[in-house]
Amino acid sequence: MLDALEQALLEAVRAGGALIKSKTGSRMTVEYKTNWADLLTEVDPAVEQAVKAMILERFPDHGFVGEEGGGGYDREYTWVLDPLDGTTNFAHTLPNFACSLACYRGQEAQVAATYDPMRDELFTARRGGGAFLNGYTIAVDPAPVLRESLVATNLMWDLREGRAHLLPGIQALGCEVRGIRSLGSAALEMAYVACGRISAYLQYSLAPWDFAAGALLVAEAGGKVTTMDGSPLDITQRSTVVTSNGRIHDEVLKYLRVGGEK
Ligand code: 2AM
Ligand code: CA
Repeated sequence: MLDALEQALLEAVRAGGALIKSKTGSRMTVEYKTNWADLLTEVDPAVEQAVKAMILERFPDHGFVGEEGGGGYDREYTWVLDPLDGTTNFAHTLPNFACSLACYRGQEAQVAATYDPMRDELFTARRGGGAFLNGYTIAVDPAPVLRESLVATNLMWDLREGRAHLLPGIQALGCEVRGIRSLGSAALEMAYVACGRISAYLQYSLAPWDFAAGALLVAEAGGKVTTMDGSPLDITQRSTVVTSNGRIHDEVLKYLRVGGEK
Protein backbone atom coordinates (compact mmCIF):
# COMPACT_ATOMS: atom_id res chain seq x y z
CA MET A 1 0.00 0.00 0.00
CA LEU A 2 2.80 2.45 0.89
CA ASP A 3 4.22 2.12 -2.63
CA ALA A 4 0.90 3.06 -4.23
CA LEU A 5 0.39 5.96 -1.80
CA GLU A 6 3.90 7.23 -2.41
CA GLN A 7 3.63 7.09 -6.17
CA ALA A 8 0.40 9.10 -6.15
CA LEU A 9 1.85 11.52 -3.58
CA LEU A 10 4.94 12.31 -5.64
CA GLU A 11 3.08 12.77 -8.90
CA ALA A 12 0.49 15.02 -7.28
CA VAL A 13 2.89 17.23 -5.32
CA ARG A 14 5.17 17.67 -8.33
CA ALA A 15 2.18 18.61 -10.49
CA GLY A 16 1.03 21.07 -7.83
CA GLY A 17 4.49 22.62 -7.64
CA ALA A 18 4.76 22.87 -11.42
CA LEU A 19 1.42 24.66 -11.56
CA ILE A 20 2.60 27.13 -8.89
CA LYS A 21 5.85 27.76 -10.76
CA SER A 22 4.04 28.31 -14.07
CA LYS A 23 2.10 31.18 -12.45
CA THR A 24 5.09 33.02 -10.98
CA GLY A 25 5.78 36.34 -12.58
CA SER A 26 2.31 36.63 -14.10
CA ARG A 27 -0.23 39.18 -12.88
CA MET A 28 -2.66 37.66 -10.46
CA THR A 29 -5.64 38.57 -8.36
CA VAL A 30 -4.98 38.63 -4.62
CA GLU A 31 -7.89 38.46 -2.20
CA TYR A 32 -7.99 38.88 1.58
CA LYS A 33 -9.11 35.89 3.64
CA THR A 34 -9.46 36.87 7.32
CA ASN A 35 -7.53 40.17 7.03
CA TRP A 36 -5.12 42.22 4.87
CA ALA A 37 -2.22 39.95 5.77
CA ASP A 38 -4.02 36.64 5.17
CA LEU A 39 -3.94 36.28 1.39
CA LEU A 40 -5.52 34.06 -1.21
CA THR A 41 -4.33 34.09 -4.81
CA GLU A 42 -6.09 32.45 -7.73
CA VAL A 43 -3.32 29.83 -7.66
CA ASP A 44 -4.20 28.36 -4.24
CA PRO A 45 -7.61 26.86 -5.19
CA ALA A 46 -6.38 25.92 -8.68
CA VAL A 47 -3.55 23.83 -7.21
CA GLU A 48 -5.87 22.29 -4.64
CA GLN A 49 -8.37 21.24 -7.32
CA ALA A 50 -5.65 19.71 -9.49
CA VAL A 51 -3.98 17.78 -6.65
CA LYS A 52 -7.29 16.62 -5.18
CA ALA A 53 -8.49 15.33 -8.57
CA MET A 54 -5.24 13.37 -9.06
CA ILE A 55 -5.47 11.75 -5.62
CA LEU A 56 -9.17 10.94 -5.62
CA GLU A 57 -8.98 9.48 -9.12
CA ARG A 58 -6.54 6.87 -7.72
CA PHE A 59 -8.15 6.50 -4.30
CA PRO A 60 -11.86 7.34 -4.57
CA ASP A 61 -12.64 5.98 -1.08
CA HIS A 62 -10.02 8.14 0.67
CA GLY A 63 -10.82 11.37 2.51
CA PHE A 64 -9.29 14.70 1.48
CA VAL A 65 -8.67 17.77 3.64
CA GLY A 66 -7.34 20.92 1.97
CA GLU A 67 -6.67 24.47 3.09
CA GLU A 68 -9.06 25.87 0.50
CA GLY A 69 -11.70 23.14 0.37
CA GLY A 70 -12.38 21.86 3.87
CA GLY A 71 -13.10 18.12 4.20
CA GLY A 72 -13.10 15.77 7.19
CA TYR A 73 -11.46 12.71 8.72
CA ASP A 74 -14.24 10.13 8.38
CA ARG A 75 -12.40 7.66 6.11
CA GLU A 76 -9.64 5.16 6.90
CA TYR A 77 -7.10 7.18 4.89
CA THR A 78 -7.08 10.97 4.67
CA TRP A 79 -4.92 13.13 2.43
CA VAL A 80 -4.03 16.52 3.88
CA LEU A 81 -2.94 19.28 1.48
CA ASP A 82 -1.57 22.77 1.70
CA PRO A 83 -1.71 23.66 -2.00
CA LEU A 84 0.48 26.74 -1.65
CA ASP A 85 2.19 27.19 1.69
CA GLY A 86 3.79 30.62 1.92
CA THR A 87 1.09 32.41 -0.07
CA THR A 88 2.24 35.82 1.14
CA ASN A 89 5.78 35.12 -0.11
CA PHE A 90 4.35 33.93 -3.44
CA ALA A 91 2.22 37.08 -3.80
CA HIS A 92 5.33 39.20 -3.15
CA THR A 93 7.55 37.11 -5.50
CA LEU A 94 9.75 36.03 -2.56
CA PRO A 95 10.76 32.49 -3.53
CA ASN A 96 9.93 30.66 -0.28
CA PHE A 97 6.80 28.63 -0.93
CA ALA A 98 5.84 25.03 -1.45
CA CYS A 99 3.14 22.52 -2.20
CA SER A 100 2.80 20.17 0.77
CA LEU A 101 0.86 16.90 0.94
CA ALA A 102 0.62 13.91 3.29
CA CYS A 103 -1.53 10.81 3.64
CA TYR A 104 -2.71 9.80 7.13
CA ARG A 105 -4.27 6.62 8.45
CA GLY A 106 -5.96 7.80 11.62
CA GLN A 107 -3.28 9.81 13.45
CA GLU A 108 -0.40 8.03 11.67
CA ALA A 109 1.23 9.74 8.70
CA GLN A 110 2.00 7.16 6.01
CA VAL A 111 3.79 9.22 3.35
CA ALA A 112 4.57 12.92 3.06
CA ALA A 113 6.10 15.36 0.60
CA THR A 114 6.87 19.06 0.46
CA TYR A 115 7.95 20.39 -2.92
CA ASP A 116 9.68 23.75 -3.46
CA PRO A 117 9.24 24.34 -7.20
CA MET A 118 11.62 27.33 -7.40
CA ARG A 119 14.61 25.41 -6.06
CA ASP A 120 13.34 22.09 -7.42
CA GLU A 121 13.69 20.57 -3.95
CA LEU A 122 11.45 17.63 -3.16
CA PHE A 123 11.39 16.56 0.49
CA THR A 124 9.80 13.16 1.04
CA ALA A 125 9.24 10.72 3.86
CA ARG A 126 7.69 7.33 4.24
CA ARG A 127 6.54 5.87 7.55
CA GLY A 128 9.49 3.87 8.98
CA GLY A 129 11.47 4.45 5.79
CA GLY A 130 13.44 7.63 6.43
CA ALA A 131 13.36 11.12 4.94
CA PHE A 132 14.88 12.33 1.68
CA LEU A 133 15.73 15.44 -0.32
CA ASN A 134 15.62 14.75 -4.05
CA GLY A 135 16.18 11.08 -3.25
CA TYR A 136 19.14 11.54 -0.90
CA THR A 137 18.78 10.63 2.77
CA ILE A 138 18.50 13.63 5.08
CA ALA A 139 18.94 13.99 8.84
CA VAL A 140 18.31 16.67 11.44
CA ASP A 141 20.98 19.09 12.65
CA PRO A 142 23.23 17.39 15.25
CA ALA A 143 23.52 20.58 17.40
CA PRO A 144 23.39 19.39 21.02
CA VAL A 145 22.67 22.74 22.68
CA LEU A 146 20.78 25.97 22.01
CA ARG A 147 23.98 27.96 21.57
CA GLU A 148 24.78 25.96 18.42
CA SER A 149 21.22 26.13 17.09
CA LEU A 150 19.35 28.18 14.49
CA VAL A 151 15.62 28.47 15.19
CA ALA A 152 12.72 29.55 12.97
CA THR A 153 9.33 31.01 13.86
CA ASN A 154 6.96 33.50 12.24
CA LEU A 155 6.05 35.76 15.14
CA MET A 156 3.83 38.32 13.46
CA TRP A 157 0.85 35.98 13.23
CA ASP A 158 0.94 35.56 16.99
CA LEU A 159 1.36 39.25 17.76
CA ARG A 160 -1.46 40.16 15.40
CA GLU A 161 -3.66 37.51 17.00
CA GLY A 162 -3.07 38.94 20.47
CA ARG A 163 -0.43 36.57 21.85
CA ALA A 164 2.02 39.27 22.93
CA HIS A 165 2.28 37.52 26.33
CA LEU A 166 4.44 34.92 24.57
CA LEU A 167 7.13 37.45 23.69
CA PRO A 168 9.28 37.15 26.84
CA GLY A 169 9.81 33.43 26.21
CA ILE A 170 10.73 33.94 22.55
CA GLN A 171 12.97 36.86 23.48
CA ALA A 172 14.83 34.76 26.05
CA LEU A 173 15.13 31.86 23.58
CA GLY A 174 16.31 34.23 20.84
CA CYS A 175 19.11 35.53 23.06
CA GLU A 176 20.27 31.98 23.81
CA VAL A 177 20.35 30.54 20.25
CA ARG A 178 22.57 31.59 17.30
CA GLY A 179 19.68 33.26 15.52
CA ILE A 180 15.96 33.37 14.84
CA ARG A 181 14.68 33.20 11.24
CA SER A 182 11.23 33.79 9.75
CA LEU A 183 10.99 32.14 6.36
CA GLY A 184 7.21 32.53 5.93
CA SER A 185 6.37 28.94 4.99
CA ALA A 186 5.67 26.50 7.80
CA ALA A 187 5.89 23.53 5.44
CA LEU A 188 9.33 24.56 4.18
CA GLU A 189 10.57 25.46 7.66
CA MET A 190 9.70 21.95 8.85
CA ALA A 191 11.38 20.46 5.77
CA TYR A 192 14.46 22.50 6.68
CA VAL A 193 14.42 21.09 10.22
CA ALA A 194 14.31 17.63 8.62
CA CYS A 195 17.41 18.30 6.50
CA GLY A 196 19.34 20.16 9.23
CA ARG A 197 19.30 23.67 7.74
CA ILE A 198 17.59 24.87 10.90
CA SER A 199 17.65 23.18 14.31
CA ALA A 200 14.06 23.90 15.37
CA TYR A 201 10.88 25.49 14.07
CA LEU A 202 7.99 26.49 16.28
CA GLN A 203 4.66 28.20 15.81
CA TYR A 204 1.79 28.99 18.16
CA SER A 205 -1.11 28.18 15.88
CA LEU A 206 -0.86 25.96 12.83
CA ALA A 207 -3.62 24.24 10.88
CA PRO A 208 -3.37 20.51 10.04
CA TRP A 209 -2.34 21.24 6.43
CA ASP A 210 0.55 23.43 7.63
CA PHE A 211 2.16 20.58 9.61
CA ALA A 212 0.77 17.37 8.03
CA ALA A 213 3.79 16.62 5.84
CA GLY A 214 6.40 18.39 7.98
CA ALA A 215 5.62 16.27 11.02
CA LEU A 216 6.53 13.04 9.21
CA LEU A 217 9.56 14.60 7.48
CA VAL A 218 11.03 15.68 10.83
CA ALA A 219 10.21 12.43 12.63
CA GLU A 220 11.70 10.29 9.84
CA ALA A 221 14.81 12.49 9.74
CA GLY A 222 15.43 11.68 13.43
CA GLY A 223 13.84 14.77 14.98
CA LYS A 224 11.00 15.38 17.40
CA VAL A 225 7.54 16.90 16.87
CA THR A 226 5.17 17.94 19.67
CA THR A 227 2.78 20.64 20.78
CA MET A 228 4.19 23.28 23.11
CA ASP A 229 3.17 21.25 26.15
CA GLY A 230 5.05 18.24 24.81
CA SER A 231 2.01 16.25 23.62
CA PRO A 232 1.76 14.50 20.24
CA LEU A 233 0.14 16.52 17.43
CA ASP A 234 -3.47 15.79 16.51
CA ILE A 235 -3.92 15.87 12.72
CA THR A 236 -7.60 16.84 13.10
CA GLN A 237 -6.88 19.99 15.16
CA ARG A 238 -5.21 23.38 14.83
CA SER A 239 -2.45 23.49 17.45
CA THR A 240 0.84 24.79 18.69
CA VAL A 241 3.78 23.06 16.99
CA VAL A 242 7.40 22.51 18.00
CA THR A 243 9.69 20.60 15.64
CA SER A 244 13.35 20.11 16.40
CA ASN A 245 16.41 17.94 16.08
CA GLY A 246 15.29 16.24 19.32
CA ARG A 247 18.40 17.11 21.28
CA ILE A 248 17.33 20.68 22.05
CA HIS A 249 13.59 19.93 22.20
CA ASP A 250 13.06 19.99 25.97
CA GLU A 251 15.15 23.13 26.34
CA VAL A 252 13.06 24.90 23.66
CA LEU A 253 9.84 23.81 25.39
CA LYS A 254 11.08 25.25 28.69
CA TYR A 255 11.41 28.71 27.15
CA LEU A 256 7.98 28.49 25.55
CA ARG A 257 6.36 27.63 28.88
CA VAL A 258 7.25 31.14 30.02
CA GLY A 259 4.20 32.31 28.05
CA GLY A 260 1.99 29.60 29.49
CA GLU A 261 0.60 28.48 26.10
CA LYS A 262 -0.44 24.88 25.45
P1 2AM B 1 -0.17 29.91 4.17
O1 2AM B 1 0.86 30.57 3.39
O2 2AM B 1 -0.65 28.62 3.58
O3 2AM B 1 -1.32 30.82 4.58
C1 2AM B 1 3.66 32.06 7.39
O4 2AM B 1 4.07 32.56 8.57
C2 2AM B 1 3.28 30.62 7.54
O5 2AM B 1 2.23 30.47 8.49
C3 2AM B 1 2.73 30.05 6.28
O6 2AM B 1 3.05 28.69 6.31
C4 2AM B 1 1.24 30.30 6.39
O7 2AM B 1 0.49 29.44 5.59
C5 2AM B 1 1.07 29.98 7.85
N1 2AM B 1 -0.12 30.55 8.48
C6 2AM B 1 -1.28 30.86 7.89
N2 2AM B 1 -2.15 31.33 8.80
C7 2AM B 1 -1.52 31.31 9.99
C8 2AM B 1 -1.89 31.69 11.33
N3 2AM B 1 -3.09 32.18 11.59
N4 2AM B 1 -0.97 31.54 12.31
C9 2AM B 1 0.24 31.05 12.04
N5 2AM B 1 0.65 30.66 10.80
C10 2AM B 1 -0.21 30.80 9.79
CA1 CA C 1 -0.10 27.00 5.08
